[in-house]
Amino acid sequence: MDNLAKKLISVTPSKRQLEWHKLEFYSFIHFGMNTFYNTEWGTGKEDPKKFNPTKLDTDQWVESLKNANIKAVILTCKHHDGFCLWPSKYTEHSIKNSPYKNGNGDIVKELSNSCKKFGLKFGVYLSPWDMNSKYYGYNEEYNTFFKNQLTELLTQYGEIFSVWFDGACGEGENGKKQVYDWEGYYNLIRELQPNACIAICGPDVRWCGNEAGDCREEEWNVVPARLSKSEIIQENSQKSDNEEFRERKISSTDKILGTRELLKNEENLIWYPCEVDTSIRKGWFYHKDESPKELDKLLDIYYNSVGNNATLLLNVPPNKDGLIDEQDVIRLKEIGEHLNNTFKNNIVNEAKIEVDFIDNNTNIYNILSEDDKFYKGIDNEETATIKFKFENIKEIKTLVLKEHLPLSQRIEQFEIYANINNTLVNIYNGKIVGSRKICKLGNITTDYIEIRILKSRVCPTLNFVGIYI
Ligand code: FUL
Repeated sequence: MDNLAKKLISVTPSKRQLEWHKLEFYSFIHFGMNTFYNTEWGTGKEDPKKFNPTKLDTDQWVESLKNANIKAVILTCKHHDGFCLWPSKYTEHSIKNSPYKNGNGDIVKELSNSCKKFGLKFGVYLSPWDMNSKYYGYNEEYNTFFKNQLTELLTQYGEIFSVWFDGACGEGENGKKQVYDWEGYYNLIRELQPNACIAICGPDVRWCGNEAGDCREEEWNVVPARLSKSEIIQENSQKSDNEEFRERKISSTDKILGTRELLKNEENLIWYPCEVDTSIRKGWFYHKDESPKELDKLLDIYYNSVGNNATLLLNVPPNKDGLIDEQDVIRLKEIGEHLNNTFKNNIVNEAKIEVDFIDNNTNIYNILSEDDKFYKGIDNEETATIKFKFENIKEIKTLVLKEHLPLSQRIEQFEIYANINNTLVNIYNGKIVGSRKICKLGNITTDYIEIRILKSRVCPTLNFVGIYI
């Protein structure tokens, strides 16, 4: 094994990151003052009296999300305008001064309870930028205020799976810029919620770099450590409430970050996997004149993210009544139905499986289930071939591969072949695998599939293979 490969595979996920990888598909809820002012960014001067979602029902939110197979929810507890959806002790700009439940409401509590009820994980978005706070720009005072609010969110609502720090950052009402105490925030989170990942302006989860649902052809988990510097993330984030920004895709200048070649001169590397965040509609917040994106568009986003070693954070904004709009409820259901149908019939357990190389300690049949068992190729061999023989002809539509991430991300190139009319035909070429690679095969009629792993950093691992009809 060369030294570079050794160094690359020594970088592995933390326990909290491994749990986060398993979620794959989760949701953002953007709800707050902007919902009532029909804006995307407020000013901090909004009137709390305008906040009054008379039919709010967080069970309806969570049930609708669950229908799409969504596994967790992150709520905008406070967006840039500073309005808090919980009765924070540290500001008057909150739900406690709104007509909602006569000032006795707490939407963070309601949503976290609904998540518990339906078995979803719960996370918090707390905007570091606060246009309303009088402390903003007075560095120490604001950092203390922010940590106080973080403490409220991390101690009053049970287990938190993600703390999402937005990179968008501007001036406060006094025109001052704030210097954030990132390290202080991170330490507090580690202390109060050691299992929570810190996303975007944080060390655990990397922003894909756009809001259109796009990601790089190869999203590597091991990347240069310098990419997690919050100041750099802020630099690339949204600078104004700008529709064009929300639709900007990855461009050719947004380079792949983690190939062997690129990492060879990097001293410090980290496990910093990619999250794709986008909205089901044009805006992050609900606007009456917008409607949900087409099903095909949303499924493309799903396959390019969840199916390509990233997670998908899909925003679904409740309306002014406090409900997820009927159109979005339908779309979420359609997503769930599509996923359930596509991944219903895994026929891999009907196959006789053979490999060219096998590590004595693992068994190729470990790939039948997504538990912790795995298959590992032989040391010093960067390749492996795995053959699936079926007794009769099948119509195969989709193939799924997963690597065993506790041993890092290793596979760099693979090909899939099928026996079609007695000829071995190359039906798919891929590069990375990572947490999940979904290969759409069209409709292949065959009794034989062969996966050839052609290049890995060191011997490849597989945690799961699914072959779906
Ligand atoms: C951006 C924010 O400015 C948007 O309003 C939204 O919250 C998005 C997820 O992040 O930076």
